[in-house]
Amino acid sequence: MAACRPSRPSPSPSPYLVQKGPYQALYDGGGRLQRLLYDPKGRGKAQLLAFYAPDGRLLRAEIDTDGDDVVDRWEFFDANGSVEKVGLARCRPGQADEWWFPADAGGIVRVERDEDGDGRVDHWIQRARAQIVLEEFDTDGDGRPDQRVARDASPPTRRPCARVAAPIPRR
Ligand SMILES: [Ca+2]
Ligand SMILES: [Ca+2]
Repeated sequence: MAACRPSRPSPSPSPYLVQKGPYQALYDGGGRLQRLLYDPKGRGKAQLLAFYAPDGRLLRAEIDTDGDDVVDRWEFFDANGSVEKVGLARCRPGQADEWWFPADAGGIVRVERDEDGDGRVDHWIQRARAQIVLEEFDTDGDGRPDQRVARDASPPTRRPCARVAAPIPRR
């Protein structure tokens, strides 16, 4: 009768990198693309980083749109490969403080802002047919809107960027 021996885990192939021009692709041991990096100037600073699911689907991307080596745009994709939401560093380098939610029919249906930079949304902008129809504000800091302003075709409320206690240093 064979004794039951603990089976040794079979060695799984290691992840590996493929470099081609400004692109660097990271594959898992099974040859599936995990991450794609775009470094157009070859400085070891990614201008775009894209992350993939095991089934090959694009999950999200981190982008430095202005080339200052700090990510300022985050894109998230749904199961169909469509953009689910986009985060922007509007007032705070390296930190998303504004979010765009695309409408099924195209355009943006909602914008959410974290005006005071505490990581919580406090300003909601609802849009319909490319126009702002409603703005909501959380003025008491409980994370829920308590002030509503209906809009016709007027532009959204512009609030200056609140000061940040410890800003991320820019180079
Ligand atoms: Ca940037
Ligand atoms: Ca906030």
